[in-house]
Amino acid sequence: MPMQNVRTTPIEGQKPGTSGLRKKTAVFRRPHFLENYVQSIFDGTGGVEGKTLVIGGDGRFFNDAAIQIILRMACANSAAKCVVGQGGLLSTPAASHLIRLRKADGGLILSASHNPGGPDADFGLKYNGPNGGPATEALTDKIYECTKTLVLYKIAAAEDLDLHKLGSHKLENMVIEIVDPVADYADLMQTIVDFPKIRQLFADGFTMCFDAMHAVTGPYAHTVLEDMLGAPKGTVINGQPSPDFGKGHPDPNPIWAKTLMDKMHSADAPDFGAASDGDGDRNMIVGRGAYVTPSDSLALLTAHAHLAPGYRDGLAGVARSMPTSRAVDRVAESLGIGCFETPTGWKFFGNLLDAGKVTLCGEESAGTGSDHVREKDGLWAVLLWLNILAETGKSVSELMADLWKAHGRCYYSRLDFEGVDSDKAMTMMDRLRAKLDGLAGSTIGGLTVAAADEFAYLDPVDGSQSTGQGIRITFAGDARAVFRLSGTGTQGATIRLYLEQLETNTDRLQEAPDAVLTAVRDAALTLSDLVAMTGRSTPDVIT
Ligand code: G16
Repeated sequence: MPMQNVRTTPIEGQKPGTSGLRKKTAVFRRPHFLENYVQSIFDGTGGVEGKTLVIGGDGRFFNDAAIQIILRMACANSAAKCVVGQGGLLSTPAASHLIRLRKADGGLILSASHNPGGPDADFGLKYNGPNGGPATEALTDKIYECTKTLVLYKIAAAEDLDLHKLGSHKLENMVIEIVDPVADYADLMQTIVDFPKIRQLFADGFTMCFDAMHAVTGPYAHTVLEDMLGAPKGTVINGQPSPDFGKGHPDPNPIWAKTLMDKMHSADAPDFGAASDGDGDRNMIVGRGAYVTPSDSLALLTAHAHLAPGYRDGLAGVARSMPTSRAVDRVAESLGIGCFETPTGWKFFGNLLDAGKVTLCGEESAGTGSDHVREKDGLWAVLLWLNILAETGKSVSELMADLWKAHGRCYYSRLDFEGVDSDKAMTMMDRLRAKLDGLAGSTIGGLTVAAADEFAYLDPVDGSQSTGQGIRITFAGDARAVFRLSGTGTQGATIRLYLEQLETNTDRLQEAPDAVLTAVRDAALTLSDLVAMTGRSTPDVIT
């Protein structure tokens, strides 16, 4: 079989963002674009000769074609073996688990997560290391450097492989093993949560709706919830993965999972609702008439994780990304365990998990996970919730009310201004940054600034530093506003404004979040001059 060395030139704009490289699908399909990036991953990680890689994606448009290219390139670069999810499918947490289980050298995960899929939508590719977690910043920097000097990539001239045929195949000297994408993951879940207890919950008539949003979690949810745990057929909706996610936006939040939200707020709502995203790492939790913010979900899971077999001995510690609300900090303090604050991006949790400093971690962006893999894990979060519901016999609303009573409630919301002109967004952030030093003590819209800074992180495990990780302004009275530019968008800039207000008065724990957050939102908008600077008066998405 001929191996080709293809001459190429560096392609601009291949700098990985918060989670790998995300671009419009049409950009990924341009001549050499994917190939250049894959070769840069291979080169940046020291070459793949003799290595084993795990490969899979969320099934979006171009997933299968891209996997064929990656396999031919892995072969030409002398990889020993590729383990591929059947049909090219692997949820991100399942891929992370497979890398760890097979002791692979790394993996390539094809997904643009919660972004829509299709020829005119988004695509993405990221590299995960041998611990199953996203490449560290140091490694993605190396990969990026390779993209800037690349002059050649290697690819085998071979026919496409049938990605649906389970078992071992050969491409020249490289073994390709096609595996069931669900089986190993389902086995792992049984070691963490109490399956018999949850099975009994469903047998007793507990009702649930899981919206897989036409994305990769469908097969996982059908198998685990319906086949293994006995939830009635029909519990999982939109469970068939499709290349364009049924023309939907596979982002599990109250805006994009509106069907589920409406159902959970209707008269005949089930006891429990959940959704997951394109690649299955995000989750949304909703009770009957009660949406749970991701930050609150992390706090709740931290408070009750010991009820599940996997965490019976307690938690080593917890971690959250900086913009995530401080609800979990309060629970961690009461448990007497450490709580770490990291920059946005799951890659920052890897070292803490590997070092055994934390057991659970989570982010405001609908991500929660634990040390069972090195990615956030949507279905795992849902199962842990089910375990807690089964053990306590309480409803979602009751659990949340108890949590707030014990620790106070962190009212929380995120405002996203999408597709903003990049220069304008950057200028707004620059001007805000320039004001920070003099802000403490000043009063804006009745709120007094207690502290203002730009978040920087010193990794306590390897000593690496990450600067410029979001501007945070705290106000007297336990309010906080955070500004960041998203690192996952594919068009212009997305400004994220995160708002938080702690309330400890037990008479004010059931207020409308919008009303509680008005003061801090107004102060943040005044301080940043966002409307005048960007021309945008209303956010595109509020979660
Ligand atoms: C990725 C990262 C998360 C991050 C999220 C949003 O998630 O893994 O850590 O919180 O993006 O990032 P940003 O605010 O920069 O857009 P996913 O689910 O998109 O892979």
